Amino acid sequence: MDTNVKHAAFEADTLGRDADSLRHSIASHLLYSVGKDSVVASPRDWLTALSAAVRDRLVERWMDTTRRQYKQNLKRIYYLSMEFLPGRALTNALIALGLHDECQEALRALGLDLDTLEALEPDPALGNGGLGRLAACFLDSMATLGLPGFGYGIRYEYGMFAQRIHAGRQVEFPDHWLVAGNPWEFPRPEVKYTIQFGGRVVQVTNGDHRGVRWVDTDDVFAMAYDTIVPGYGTRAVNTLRLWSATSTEVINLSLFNQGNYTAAIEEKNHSENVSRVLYPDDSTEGGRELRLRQEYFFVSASLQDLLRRYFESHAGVEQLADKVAIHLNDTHPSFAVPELMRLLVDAHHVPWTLAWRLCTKIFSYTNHTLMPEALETWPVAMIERVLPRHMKIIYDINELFLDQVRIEHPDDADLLRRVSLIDESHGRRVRMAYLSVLASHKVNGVSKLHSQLLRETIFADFDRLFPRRFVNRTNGITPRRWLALANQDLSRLIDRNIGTQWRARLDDLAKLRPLAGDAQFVAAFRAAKGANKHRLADYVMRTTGIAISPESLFDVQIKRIHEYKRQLLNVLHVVTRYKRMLANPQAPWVPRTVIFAGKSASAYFMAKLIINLINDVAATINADARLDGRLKVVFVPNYSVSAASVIIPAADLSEQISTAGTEASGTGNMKLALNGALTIGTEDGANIEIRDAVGADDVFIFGMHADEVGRRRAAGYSPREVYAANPELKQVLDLIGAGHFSPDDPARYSPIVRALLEHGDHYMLLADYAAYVAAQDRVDTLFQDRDAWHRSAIRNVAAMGPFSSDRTIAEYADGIWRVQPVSF
Ligand code: 26Q
Repeated sequence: MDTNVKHAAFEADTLGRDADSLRHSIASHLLYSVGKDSVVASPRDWLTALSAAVRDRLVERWMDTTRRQYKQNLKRIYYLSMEFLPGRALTNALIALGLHDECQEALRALGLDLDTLEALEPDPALGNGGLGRLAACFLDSMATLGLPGFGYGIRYEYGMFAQRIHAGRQVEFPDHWLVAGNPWEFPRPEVKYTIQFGGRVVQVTNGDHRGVRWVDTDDVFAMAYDTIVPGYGTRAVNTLRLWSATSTEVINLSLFNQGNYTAAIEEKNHSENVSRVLYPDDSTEGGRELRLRQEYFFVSASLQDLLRRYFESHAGVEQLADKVAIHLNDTHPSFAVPELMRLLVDAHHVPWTLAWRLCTKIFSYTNHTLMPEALETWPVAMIERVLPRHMKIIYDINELFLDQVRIEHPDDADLLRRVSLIDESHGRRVRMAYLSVLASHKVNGVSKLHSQLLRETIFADFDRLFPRRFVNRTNGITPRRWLALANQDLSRLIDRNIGTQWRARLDDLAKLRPLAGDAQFVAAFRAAKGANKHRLADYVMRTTGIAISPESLFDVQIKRIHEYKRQLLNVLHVVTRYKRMLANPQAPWVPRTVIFAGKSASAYFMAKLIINLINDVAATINADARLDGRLKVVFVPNYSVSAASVIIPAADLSEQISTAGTEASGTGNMKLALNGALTIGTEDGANIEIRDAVGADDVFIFGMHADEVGRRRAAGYSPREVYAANPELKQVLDLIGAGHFSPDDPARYSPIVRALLEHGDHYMLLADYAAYVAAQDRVDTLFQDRDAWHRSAIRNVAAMGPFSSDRTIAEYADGIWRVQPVSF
């Protein structure tokens, strides 16, 4: 008997039954949860019903996981992050449940379409960029590995602004993502903590206990909302708990009783401001007090919550460090350090020395940036006003630390000044990165180069004081969202050739490498890429009205707009190519579509001007008939997890061109390579490790190394000299400076040209220009041989095993958190 056939028949049967029961459940939720008749239900109503039906299937697993974590008395890892960018929940849940096909079938039977409904789901934009998305990939991997991992963050009422392009310029619109309700969250009105602000600190004596009390504070409640985080290929389901501010009084009763109803409500609204809006990554605007309040708000709620959970099953603090690990996603949650000290010392009467020892066993910290101007500091005066008790604790931590340094390095007064938690040189500010390093047993960077540079530069003194503290954990990405979900055509092709296990064991992709020599596989790979490019061309048409050809090379740079990421260098190449094509229109130019997407911080003048330039260059080039459509430029608006999911699978070329030493890791570089894009990049961040994994022949690496950047700067870099010595570069900058792309306002881009030629070209675009253009020429040459190109793309995909966030998380769990998975 043919067992395979029998097996297939059984699967088809269960598929039918699952689809049937799902269909019943959707219909029943439409009626009983949404309260609508199918005759009048809108697509949104159906999405709500569908989400509820899918969510139902995760809830039992969720309860079971929570119960087991509790029974097995496991150590828990709490991942504190101001930002999470989880992406849409529905299809992710379906993939985790293995119900994607069944759901499509169920919806078909109801006359509905899964893709259409999915597109209606708001994409939670509770983050700025890489750091927020990394947090989401980490939650996915923690669940997949069965680790008891909890995410803690803020339930911003308004997430990252929505970006539109008006007349070539970025315009920001509020992201009111919760208006239509959120079927994926469980409000927990009973889980509520008081968060104190302001007031003053008084000494108290209570019997023989002497301590301090923090009194006369303005209080606000933090209320919990839970979101399910399903693991893949496991029953494990974890929790992301987000905090929302609610005022402590429903309204101010005294104002209310005086008849001033609106003033009473205003006060309530005011205290709820703390979770109102996500702060954009905005180094220029500087610290705002509300951001400080946000940081403390979510950290205090999270620590109160995790301590409550610990004390439910433990009598004293003896086991705290064996049962709790707290990870700081950058310094944004670093008030957790003085807050844990406050809770232990003031509330639980733990002696200071023991409390500090517990802290240094519990905390670990990831740094995500080297750039000194991006390191968080807060004015002492502001902390004293908003969090007086915490300022006192920070002083005490600093004093004990400096005493220790003084003993070990008695003759080094400058060392004390350098490592002090208080920076006295800029009007007394607290250095949050130093506080985080001091309190953590492990501190990591996010790529080999970044971790090494951390030890050599900003943390050099601390590395000497605490040599075993600094480690590397190279970032990773979840293959579930970034391949299985985003690129279903390629996923099916991979499944047919090496099986389906790669989703949870990405190293399996290595089995694809020999298939780069298999003509049939190469053709199928190319067809999958072609289908994705068609999909993106449709998306670009819908969002920008620009027609692009799927036959052209799709050259993609998608990330926050920042000078250090050098979108401008990309533009310089585009203009170079434009001039070359016009000079020799008959030559066999490789058709290219240069695709940009990304948001600028609203107050970042230069980044906004670069967006404007991209759109002006696009308008000129796209309209130039002499090019015959062989060069197109598009700026895709409103970059987001869902936009990335459409763009990445369609990319041929991945632009990773930051000045060496500035991009901590990058994770878009990994997503693009995993989807078969070839990288053109500098030796920066994780690009180096991607090159090492893929092999130098299958990436286009160019430009200065990090140490060359330093040496060249020290030797007195002169962008003017580079400009004068390179006629092609000179022509390009002169064209931009003369207003060729902005005839309505010829001086529009002079700030850009001046930044390069007169203000020192801080990110050294001109120094890398010639090497970049030469690398782009190599790209053209390879793309002329489409088969050779796709063989290289396949070798890229095959080498991406190490960049799974499952690998990253396994390394955190082993060497940093020391946590074990739940057993089923
Ligand atoms: C700080 C203070 C006030 C307001 C905003 C901020 C702020 C917010 C967000 C500062 C930084 C961020 C985000 C940083 C970030 O996304 N960094 C990226 O992290 C990725 C994950 O490790 C890396 O891959 C990128 O290289 C890094 O740029």
